[in-house]
Amino acid sequence: MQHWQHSSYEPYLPLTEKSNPITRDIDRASPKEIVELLQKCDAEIFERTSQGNPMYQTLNSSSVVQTIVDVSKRVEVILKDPEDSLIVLSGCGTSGRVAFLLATSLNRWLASHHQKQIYSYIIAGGDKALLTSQETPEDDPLLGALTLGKACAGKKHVLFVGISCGLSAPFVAGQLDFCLRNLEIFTPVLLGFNPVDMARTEPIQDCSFHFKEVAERMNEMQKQQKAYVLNPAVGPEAISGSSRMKGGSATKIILETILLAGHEAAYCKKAVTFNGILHSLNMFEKVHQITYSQTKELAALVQKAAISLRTKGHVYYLGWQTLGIIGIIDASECIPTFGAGFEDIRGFVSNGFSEMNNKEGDLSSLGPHFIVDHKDFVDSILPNLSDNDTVIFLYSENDDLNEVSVLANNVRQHTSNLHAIAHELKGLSDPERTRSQFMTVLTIRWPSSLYKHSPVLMKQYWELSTKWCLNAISTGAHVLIGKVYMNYMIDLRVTNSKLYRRAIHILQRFTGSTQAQCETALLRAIYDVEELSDEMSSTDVTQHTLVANKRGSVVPITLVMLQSRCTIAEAKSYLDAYSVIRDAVAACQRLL
Ligand code: S6P
Repeated sequence: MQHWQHSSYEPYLPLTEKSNPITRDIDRASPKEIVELLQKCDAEIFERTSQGNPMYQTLNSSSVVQTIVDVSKRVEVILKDPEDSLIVLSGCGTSGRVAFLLATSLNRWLASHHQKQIYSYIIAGGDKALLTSQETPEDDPLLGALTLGKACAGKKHVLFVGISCGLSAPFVAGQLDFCLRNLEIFTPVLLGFNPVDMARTEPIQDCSFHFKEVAERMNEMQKQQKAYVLNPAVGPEAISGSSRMKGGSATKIILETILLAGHEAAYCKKAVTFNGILHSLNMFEKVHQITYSQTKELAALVQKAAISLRTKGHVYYLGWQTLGIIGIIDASECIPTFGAGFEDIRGFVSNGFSEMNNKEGDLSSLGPHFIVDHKDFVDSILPNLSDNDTVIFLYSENDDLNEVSVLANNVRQHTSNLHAIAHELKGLSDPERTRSQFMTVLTIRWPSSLYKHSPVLMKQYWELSTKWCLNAISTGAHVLIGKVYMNYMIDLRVTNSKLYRRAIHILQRFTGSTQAQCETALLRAIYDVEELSDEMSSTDVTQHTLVANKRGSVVPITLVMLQSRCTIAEAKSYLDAYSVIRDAVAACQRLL
């Protein structure tokens, strides 16, 4: 099997869009195999060797560790002099959700230690995007810059972290450009997982720069320590391009390492050192090993979730504190990632929006997608719950176990299909009573060595561990019900320019047609016409994505059209006959 680091491996794609050789046949794997494949993929985050390709630096490369040290020291400076200062974390989609999670957690920590709250987050599309997919603002560099300018009004020192796993989001490019033009106030940091050479070069509408140009300017400024680029290679995603998985996890690992090192330096007089950072990164690797040491138990949950989805049941995550938020995020990402219905997998958190602590407050009046409190679950979902549904509790020994028991008891009146993922350090106070209420409990036991390293970090470790488990459950379940073809999510929604390009690439990959043929066929499916008008052909990508947003299954339809040279109507009826994309494609190929 060729390693993705070889320069000849899918050379036309940036690393974050390549397909991972490890998961090539994930769509044929058993639940246990799926978990094992995901484990291997996630282990690449910590890979030390660069397989002889100097293009890639990894998380443990000295240049990366040194940049982490430098940025941590900037955090320390801001924490020691918080007046008129701000640390802003910003991104689109999952990157913005990780920014939100970290900024709110650390502000809470600062408040509890009577310190000024200096963190702020920006997510493209605003707080709505925490719970639903808002892919269109990702393409707007001006909106990014304006939002940043507003968030920092009146501040004299701003450490800005722009997260774009693919070094691709125009929203983030606009913000970095804004910082580079105002270096007397801003110290910009670019966090992502492609080498700068692979940053996106596609022209941005109404904009004089593209992402790569901004990344190169950042690189230049790094020489004078006025800007920083943090872009280790962590390998392609298990499902091609799905940066909610490794991208999100690696973002969390790197930012937590930086911010907590800065905190320890500012408040515990523990200087930021190269070895200290290396040690922190090693601890996260332990979190990976501990989490995935329970392959069998995790696979059983993947299987349960898949059975529920297959039988038109649902999967519900009921979590406490930030573990509940991790559940909400994982669930909401299934809609754009797998074209899932919003009822399919849902997350709820104890105390709803007051636990979320997001900038725009309670969003529940915006509609059913924004109902997140356990109380809402009890009122609106519980009465209709059945054994078809899988319910997974997410808690740790820091939570109110009595509350966990009461809710579990309540749920058990409606379904026996009740499970838990529980984080245990010293031993839960009444484990047997709590455990006996669940059909299965995946207990993750944390060794005291990790706790001693950093008691503050335990919460972060549990969050990451829960994220890995839930990513495995939701991805594995959708793979098992046939939503994925090899390791490509074919039925993607073409709602921004990145996804438009990804769709064309997937079509080329599977049909062997040229880029122009694929684009024309895709546009026919988007506009639902056999012949494109001149206006349709000449309009810009943004307009295409706005129309595509209203249509379902445009990529599978295009695939069948290209494969069998049929009309749109024929392609649609053909697809209706198959629920598993691979079957539809295989049958389509048999026709030829
Ligand atoms: C990916 C997720 C997307 C991305 C978003 C930002 O699984 O569905 O919402 O997070 O497109 O990507 P990036 O590369 O700028 O971090």
